[in-house]
Amino acid sequence: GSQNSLIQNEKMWKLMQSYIKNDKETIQQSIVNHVEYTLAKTRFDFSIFHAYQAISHSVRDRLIEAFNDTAQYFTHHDCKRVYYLSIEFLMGRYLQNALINLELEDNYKEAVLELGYNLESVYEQEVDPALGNGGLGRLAACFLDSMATLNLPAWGYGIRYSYGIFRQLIKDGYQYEVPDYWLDNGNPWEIERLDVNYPIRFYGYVRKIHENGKEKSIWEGGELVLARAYDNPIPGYDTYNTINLRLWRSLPAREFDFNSFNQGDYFKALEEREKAEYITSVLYPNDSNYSGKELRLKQQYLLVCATIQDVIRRFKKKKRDWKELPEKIAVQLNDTHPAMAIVELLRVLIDHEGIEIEFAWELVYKSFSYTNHTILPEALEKWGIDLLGNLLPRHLEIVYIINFIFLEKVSKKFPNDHHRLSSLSIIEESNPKKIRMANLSIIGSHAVNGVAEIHSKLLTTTLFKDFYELRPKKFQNKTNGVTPRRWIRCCNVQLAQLYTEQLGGDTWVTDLTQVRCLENMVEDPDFQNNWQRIKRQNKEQLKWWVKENCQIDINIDSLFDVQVKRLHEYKRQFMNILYVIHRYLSIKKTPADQRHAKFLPRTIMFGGKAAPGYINAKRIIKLICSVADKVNTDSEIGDLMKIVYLPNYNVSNAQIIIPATELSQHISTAGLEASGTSNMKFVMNGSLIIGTMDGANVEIAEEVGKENMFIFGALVDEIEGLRNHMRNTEPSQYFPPELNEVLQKIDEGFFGAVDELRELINTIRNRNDYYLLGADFKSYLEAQKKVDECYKNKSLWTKMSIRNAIRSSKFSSDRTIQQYADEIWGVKAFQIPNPSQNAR
Ligand code: GPU
Repeated sequence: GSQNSLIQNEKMWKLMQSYIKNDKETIQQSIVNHVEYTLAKTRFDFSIFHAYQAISHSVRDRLIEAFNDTAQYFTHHDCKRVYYLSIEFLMGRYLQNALINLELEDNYKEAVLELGYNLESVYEQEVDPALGNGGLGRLAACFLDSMATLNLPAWGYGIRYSYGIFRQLIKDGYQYEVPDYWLDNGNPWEIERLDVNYPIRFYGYVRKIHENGKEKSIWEGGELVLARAYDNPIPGYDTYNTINLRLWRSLPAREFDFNSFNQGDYFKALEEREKAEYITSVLYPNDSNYSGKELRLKQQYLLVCATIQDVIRRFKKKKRDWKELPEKIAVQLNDTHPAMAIVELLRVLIDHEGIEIEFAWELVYKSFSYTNHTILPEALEKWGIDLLGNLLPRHLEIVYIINFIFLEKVSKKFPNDHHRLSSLSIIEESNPKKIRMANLSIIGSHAVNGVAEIHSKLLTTTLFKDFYELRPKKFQNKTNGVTPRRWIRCCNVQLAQLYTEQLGGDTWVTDLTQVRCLENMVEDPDFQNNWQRIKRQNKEQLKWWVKENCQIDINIDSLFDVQVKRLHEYKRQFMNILYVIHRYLSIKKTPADQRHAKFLPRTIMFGGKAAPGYINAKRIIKLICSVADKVNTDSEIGDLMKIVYLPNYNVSNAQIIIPATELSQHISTAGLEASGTSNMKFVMNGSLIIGTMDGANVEIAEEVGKENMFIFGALVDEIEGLRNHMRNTEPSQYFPPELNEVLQKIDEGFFGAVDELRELINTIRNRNDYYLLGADFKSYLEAQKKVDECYKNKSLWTKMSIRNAIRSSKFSSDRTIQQYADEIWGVKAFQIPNPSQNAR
């Protein structure tokens, strides 16, 4: 009875009143308890991996306390919530990040040491959860950290793939892809919600019925699966707020198909059930590339359908009017992958809640906003109407309705402008017709943003020009950012310590603008020495990693020159390696006794995965590895130059690579890299940039000063002219001689693998150098020359490095998220009280 449950509640309330203590003994006790009761191991026989598991569970306990309180606090205050929908979350390892955000790292270090383990080695035991491809997924992860830290009532929603991005092996210069079954050893960071399951329908048909003169649509038949919630607590820094990343996993629906069972086809029926689990099985490994597979659309719809049910359930917890919806929720679409959420919410409002369509539509677009991450045409999602109409028949109908209402309004404003109408339409009138997800996202949102100034500008002048002319105020910019917790405090502990000492406290971790105060230390020799010492120690660590993973000895005194990012032609790793070949040939041409005077030792490192089906990207990997082979074994070169392919680039090795880098390359063709985010991480860690005026490089130049970077290459306004020139000119005519020489060497078979490498160089030699390597090569050479000159002057380089790092505060994702909160979402901070001062 209720009397009884009241007593129970009171009892439980008392028992749960205070948080677990965090002194050394209590921590040790909780670890040992987990060894015994969670892992069922004896206290005297557990390995370092078991230590990792037990430690993680003890940290998990501490996360859960704050996690529950945070959710309850938001509910109690009935605050407006923001829902961040993303098909990818590239989280990286949890343990260190959780300890640092909870400010428990020191206590755990001591506690664990007495149990016989070094905490840093324990960190290495964790798998790297990699439910994302690259920048887009990592951005979502940084945003969660900032939303938690800024005390925003935010939820992340995504998919719990069983297989993350593949593990990359490099053998004989080729990439091999190994499935990443990351859940092999369990996952202590998630909470499986056995009681949170939503039904998801696919296929079927729409039946029309008539009720008091109105037509009603009923979507039925087809297949049902369940989406089950897995919650991942995300702790803020310097706050008890701990928010939720809720990931969905597909399961078979509970009801079974009587037909198959009755026909005695037991195994067929089981097979059907197994298929349901397959939906959330694997992350699609394409970056900035649309593949158009039905399974991918199923993944997108599963995410969207389960999330909208969850959001509506939460909205309905309190009795209220539907008109309050946009005052209570803000839904952010991370690219168009979750854009069906717009249609899904409208469907629920009109078909299930019986709301009139014009009003429902107003509620929808006021609640949604959309972030675009690329202008590359191959990345824009367009679903064929056959595929979409078959899988989601009611949604296709609704898309047509939305489009009709929208185009009606447009044609009133622009009568007889058919060209404009067809470019604004959600439907591409091709054969077969296609649904343009970007158009749907813009029409269904009250705000649309790009991810760096130059990119947002390009959206309004090219890709979305017609939409911009229709609704200029809808279009905004939100320059990307990265979290200083993971990308300084966790990955560069020494630099963090230096900042804390110099600034007399660690509040810079949540207010990065403070490090700008170190401007007056730039000329200080002691500070410079400390700076150099830290960089050198980070280089030592990377040297060790390279030895372990590549069996190559690199020269600690050489310039560490790094390009790590997904392999893509527009990112121009190809141009980088072509320059490296040029440098190699130049060294060889120099008399042996003059080489050390003329050339500075460099270690050139590449890293990044190629999508399994992206042939040119794979050829670029092959070229890099072939050149590496040749150069690294050339006894005339010695340690003047080493080339390394860092295998399996991911978040955890980025945390080693980035702090050790002195020069990082961000050299995309102007206009094609929407923002880039590793450029920000490198700058924060004192790396200098060699780069084009593209993406966030432009704003980095504004902040740190062009004179502290190596900027080169064509500007975005010059690209079109250059492309025309290129198409009308023999390549050998406009390619600089240095480039022609390099291409000829490859052609001659100097680096082996002639056939495939020839295919690769032909991509730029056939008057079809789309990414303009030929046009930018000369200025790239000049920028590289400046790099060498600067590096010769150790103290000049150090000063430039310091200036880069201490002027990078704009690129904290805290700044980005505050702007989203103020200018798009309209959400405010709600910080839970400190439990050690207040009983709950
Ligand atoms: N990006 Br679209 C991805 O990583 N994957 C994608 O599918 C698409 C974009 C990247 C952009 O290439 C990069 O410039 C940007 O910094 C990042 O998204 C985050 O906005």
